Order: sequence, then structure tokens, then C-alpha cells
Amino acid sequence: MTDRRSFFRKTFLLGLSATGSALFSNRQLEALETLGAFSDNKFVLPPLPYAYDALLPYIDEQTMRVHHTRHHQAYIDKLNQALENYKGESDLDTLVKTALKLSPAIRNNAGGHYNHTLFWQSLKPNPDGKANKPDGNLLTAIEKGFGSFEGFKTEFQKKAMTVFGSGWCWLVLNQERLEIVNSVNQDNPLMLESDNGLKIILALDLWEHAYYLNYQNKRADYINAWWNIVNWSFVGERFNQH
Ligand code: MN3
Repeated sequence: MTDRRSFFRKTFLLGLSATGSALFSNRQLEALETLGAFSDNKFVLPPLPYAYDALLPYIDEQTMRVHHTRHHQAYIDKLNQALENYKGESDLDTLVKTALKLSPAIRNNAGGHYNHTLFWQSLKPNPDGKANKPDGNLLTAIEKGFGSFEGFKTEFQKKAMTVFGSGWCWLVLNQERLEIVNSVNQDNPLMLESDNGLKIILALDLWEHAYYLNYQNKRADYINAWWNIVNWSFVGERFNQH
């Protein structure tokens, strides 16, 4: 591991990315760093910001535990391994944005680490089943873009259902417009677009490992449940940073 790599990874974690489009706000990054998301010049698994059983009844404890400690951990382990002889800039932002030019091992595992880190932060417990929706500027933008929050949910769900096999559904801000897009495998919209300032606002994991134990093949039921645990204050903060 070079000092340079260390510098870039720390730069990423501190939210000081030269691209100005770091994954998290400085405050969120400081929290992650405190939690040990980066250690000894290697990517490490950031702890969940809630307990494994905290998302019940919408996502079960075993799914969360396996998804976080095995699937996400495996992306991190394989990413560290794939970077052992890598000479380029290796902050996660840069890896993701240049992923199409990199090896499949770096592309898939940098994507896996990035996407899951964002996904966990975009969830929050809702044990009482309270109504859950965005507010403020994000709600205004959603209503402008999709007619209503319910209209947005319908569009998002429709789009998510069209992902064939494993992939993700995203709400992104593209040239000041909210758009719903899909990606396959562990790709994400930052990889698929040239650097036009696109920003990911919301992420939904559609791999079966995210829901199979509880919902088997019923992806629509999983998505219906997921709306209850979207962390709209986190998501709204991302929107407000643009
Ligand atoms: Mn997953």
C-alpha cells in the first residue's frame, strides 16, 4: 500500500474528494470513520448504523446479518485483494467513476462496497409502522418530477420490477432532473454516465440475497416493505447537497 493510496482513501472518507461529489457529507463521513470504515490502508466493513434486527418486520435479522457480514464483507475482501497490485488512484469515488476501464474484479467489488455502504445508510428502523415519506426540498422536487409522492413510488416500483436478474434501482439527480434508473450486477449510475455531475439520491438493492429468506421470489412484496424503512432524512440530505 502506498502513501498515495492511503491519502486518497482518507480523502474519500473525509469527504474531500477532488471531484466534489463524495459519497457522503462530511458529517456522515466523520461518523463512518469513527466507526472504523477505513483501517490500515484497507477498506473495512462499516458497521450498520442500527442493529441487525432493527428493520423488523420489513427485513428479517438473518437476511441483514448475512447480507452485511457475508455479502458486503466479501465485496470488501475481494476489492482489497484486487487492489494489491493496482497503481492508480484507489479512493472509492474514483474507482467507481472509472470502473468501466478497470478490471472486472475492481469494477464489481468497488461497486459492491459503494452500493451497499450507501444502501445501509439509506435505511432506518420503523418498528411502529409510521407513515414514511420525504419532506422539504426533496418532496417538492419529487412532486414536480412525478406528480406526487405516490406517483413516484409507482414509477420507482415499476422500474425496479424490470431489473432482470441481479441489480439495483436508483433515484438520481441528472442535470437538475430527478430520474429513476436501473443497473445490473454491482454497477451503479456513476459508472454508466460520463462525468456530468450525476448524483445518486436513493439506492435499492434488488439482488435476491436482499430479500429471499423473507420474501422468496416476491420482489414486489420486498419493495412494498422497503418503503417503510427508507431513511428520508438521509436521502433528503443527499438531495440538498447537490
Ligand atoms: Mn446486496
